[in-house]
Amino acid sequence: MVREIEMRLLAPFETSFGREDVRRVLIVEAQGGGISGFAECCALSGPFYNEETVGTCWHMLRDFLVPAVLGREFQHPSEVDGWFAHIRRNHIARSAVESAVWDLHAQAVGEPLWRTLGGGKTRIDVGVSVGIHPDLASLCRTVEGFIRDGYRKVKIKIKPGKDVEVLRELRRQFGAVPMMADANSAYTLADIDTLRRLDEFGLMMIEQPLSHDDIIDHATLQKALRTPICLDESIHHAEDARRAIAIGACRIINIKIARVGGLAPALALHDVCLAAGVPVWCGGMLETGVGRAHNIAITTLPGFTLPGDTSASSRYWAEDIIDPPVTMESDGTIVVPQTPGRGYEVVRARLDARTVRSEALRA
Ligand code: OSB
Ligand code: MG
Repeated sequence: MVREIEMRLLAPFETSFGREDVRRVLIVEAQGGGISGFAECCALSGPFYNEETVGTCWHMLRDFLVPAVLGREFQHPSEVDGWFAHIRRNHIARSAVESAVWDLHAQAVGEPLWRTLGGGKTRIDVGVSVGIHPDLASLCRTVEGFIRDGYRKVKIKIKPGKDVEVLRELRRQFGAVPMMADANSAYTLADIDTLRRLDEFGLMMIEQPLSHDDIIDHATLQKALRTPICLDESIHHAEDARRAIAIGACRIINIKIARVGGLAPALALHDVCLAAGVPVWCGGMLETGVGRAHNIAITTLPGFTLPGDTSASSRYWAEDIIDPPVTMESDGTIVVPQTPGRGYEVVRARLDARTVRSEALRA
């Protein structure tokens, strides 16, 4: 079953590429043996983060991806990614099907998803991603609240004209809190002087400063910066990471399960980074609790040594679609659930109430 739901964000989220207000996501439910595995398809409404949208994902799920899995048997969910080998890209859409099968399998064997993935932490460190604000005063109020909540990392979205002065003011007001910036590809090498000025703020990293499809210029930029570069948009699979690390394009990688096409590709990416000594953290796509549950599970792997973007449900939603909601302890950690599968119940009544279209697909 594939459905589209609408969820209003508590506050609009703005990046260098656009603004999300009502979040439209697809929820995939994989059924087998009387069990339902759930996963989220977290493409944005428009093709501004990557080329996928809610609409392209609906098409891919309905016409290609779900038909490729319906009625198939498997020994282990790591096989599912191979069933999509004939399909190019469309990573966010394929991730939703693949991850739903992992959840289904973990429940069937009665173990938490994180264990099926090979993870082990009992708590994970979390940070928060803060969108571009209309003015500095309101940004500072937002950041102050998140620091008070206990988040272990504050990520500030930047773009040309909203960078040096913004970060200087945050450092002035909040001192040495662990802080980073995410540019979502808003700069080019012509901006190298501006980007070098960010070095004075002691950021943990700067995420994806240059083009979404570049690693070469990022290598040039990294040589000119003290601040570590973290790649997000330009890493689509483990091989991209191997190449980026080999040429010195980054010192940190953001792993999003959806961006790389699912849990098995995310594990492969994790393993490449771990072997190379490159720290990783789990990125976010403004997911509902369903996607958040998968993010928590993968963050229990050993290479995830930096706080991720998997913030508490209450940072996004008045009422999440899972029970319990994702909550953060005052020390900035999330306690990893011990129940089978994704570890958070999907509340069907809330899901139904937010569903705008659905389709049951059968073998
Ligand atoms: O670049 O990490 C990003 C949200 C949507 C698309 C891209 C990104 C983001 C975020 C928000 O930074 C992370 C989150 O809180 O889920
Ligand atoms: Mg990013």
